[in-house]
Order: sequence, then structure tokens, then C-alpha cells
Amino acid sequence: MLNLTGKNALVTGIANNRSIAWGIAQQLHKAGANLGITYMPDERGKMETKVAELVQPLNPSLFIPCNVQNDEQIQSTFKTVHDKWGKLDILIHCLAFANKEDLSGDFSQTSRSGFKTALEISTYSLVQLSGAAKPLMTQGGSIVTLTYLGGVRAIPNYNVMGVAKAGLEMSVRYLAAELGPQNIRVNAISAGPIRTLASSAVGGILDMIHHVEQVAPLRRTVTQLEVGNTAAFLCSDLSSGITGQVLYVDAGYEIMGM
Ligand code: NAD
Ligand code: 0WE
Repeated sequence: MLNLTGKNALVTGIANNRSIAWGIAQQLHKAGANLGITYMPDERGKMETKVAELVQPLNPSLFIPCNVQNDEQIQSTFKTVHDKWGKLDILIHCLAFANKEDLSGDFSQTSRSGFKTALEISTYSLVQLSGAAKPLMTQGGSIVTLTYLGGVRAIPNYNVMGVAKAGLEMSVRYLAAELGPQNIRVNAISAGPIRTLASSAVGGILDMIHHVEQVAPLRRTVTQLEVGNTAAFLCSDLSSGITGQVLYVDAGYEIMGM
């Protein structure tokens, strides 16, 4: 049975009720995990209010601002986890960002600063959060991140985010190799396209979803809750032998050649 009672889970990346991280948080809660939620702070505190209201039914015992571009916020996030929980069992990394101008047009025109931004927020953040989580995962642990097929195939307009996801997937392997001896497992879920805040800001996402509905073996897209169930599996003892892997939760789309 999938049982996460007694497990402390830190979930990043909830922006609204369409976020993949929200689907994951709900399934971890359902499996009995004790939740800590981080959110991306903004000047007016709108995000804090919105996310706090959304997650309230899941009774999170921690609610912490954490912009991954800010070293102090990362440090203080894990200090809070240490002080309030003592140990951490589960880390969900569910965030990405590239400048909008770098998600269309010619990849060769990506600026140095746009390349840096995408890889800092979308790739380096997994390395940094994992490094901070490592000393707190004293009873082993599970780290799960979200990736996309655009990290292994050239998908129109995904551009610099594809490079960031390729780096993310390789970071999963190096982290798994490093943290395995401490019984910390590190895996990625490669989700098919889902309408979220991030994806809806991308031109042509509806056409992509329509394409997947025609081609994927299951003839549909996947939901945030399906991704959440796979995340719960990867965080549970049911997956105790799996580490360093990229699991496709994409209605089978990845296997198709045409
Ligand atoms: P989303 O917009 O709901 O989530 C993205 C999150 O990233 C937001 O919560 C945002 O606040 C956070 N974020 C951005 N910059 C940040 C920073 N500097 N510090 C901290 N947090 C920051 O969109 P989503 O689609 O749920 O994306 C979540 C993850 O899923 C991403 O890694 C994305 O690449 C991946 N993914 C999405 C899809 C899809 O089609 N939606 C498919 C495969 C993988
Ligand atoms: O990883 C993603 C989304 C990543 C993303 C989206 C945005 C839009 C708004 C990162 N940064 C930003 N920055 C913004 O300003 N996905 C897997 C969803 C997605 O994004 C695409 C896709 C798909 C699918 C972009 C181009 C083509 C396909």
C-alpha cells in the first residue's frame, strides 16, 4: 500500500490550482505525508495570499517564501525545515523559468543572460536544493523533479528550456549517484503537455495538446493528479529500487515515431 505517514515532504512550485505541484501536493497529502509548501514571493504578497488560501485544506505545517535565485531564502528555508521538523524525507522540485522571448523564434538567438536565467532557475536550483536537503535526509529520502520531452528531442519553440531540461535530467543522474549511499533516491517525471500557468503563456500550447490527443497511445493528455500519483509512488517505499530514472507520464506519447 502506498503510505507516506510519518514522512515530511517539502513541495516547491505551487502557483495556482493548475500547477503540477498542486496535483503532487494533493496526492502526497492523500497518502498521509506531512507537507511543507514553498512559494515564489512577489512584492505585493499576492502569490503568498493566493497559495496560502489554496493549500489550506492540506494543513501544511510549513509555509515558506523561497525564490531559488536567492541564496539566503534557500538557506533559511532549510533552516526552518531543520528547526521545525528535524528531518526531511521528500523534496519535490517543480519549477522552471525562461524569459518569454527565449521560448519562440531562433534558438541561435538566445542571449547569454537568457541562457543563464533559464539554466539557473530551471536546472541549478535542483542541484542547490538537493545539496541543502542532503544533510536533513538522515533517514534516507526521495527527490523528484519535473522534466519534459523537449530535453531529449528538439520540440519547436522549447529552445533554451530544452537545454535546461537536458541538464536537469543529467543532474538527476549525478545526484542519484552521489546520494544513493545515503539511501536518497533522485528521479524525474517527464510529463506530457498540461495546461498550466507556465504552459498557457506559451503560444500554440493548445495545438500541441490537440496533437498529443491524436497521436498518444491513450489518445489523451495527462492530468496533474496523474503526475501526482506517480510522484507519490516515487516518494514511497513501493519504488525503493528506483533511482536516477526519468519516468514518462505522457499517455505513451514518447514511444511513438509518427
Ligand atoms: P506553473 O507555472 O504552475 O509552475 C511553475 C512554478 O515555478 C511556479 O510556481 C513559479 O512560481 C515557480 N518559479 C518560477 N521561478 C521561480 C523562482 N525563481 N523561484 C522559485 N519558484 C519559481 O507551471 P507547471 O507547468 O506546473 O510547471 C512545473 C514544472 O513542470 C516545471 O519544471 C515545468 O517545466 C514542468 N513541466 C510542465 C509541463 C506542462 O506542460 N505544463 C510538462 C512537463 C514538465
Ligand atoms: O516546461 C514547460 C514550461 C516552461 C516555461 C514556460 C514559461 C512561459 C512564461 C518556462 N518559462 C516560461 N516563461 C514565461 O515567461 N513546459 C513543458 C510547458 C511548455 O512550454 C513550452 C512548450 C511546452 C509543452 C514552450 C514551447 C513549446 C512547448
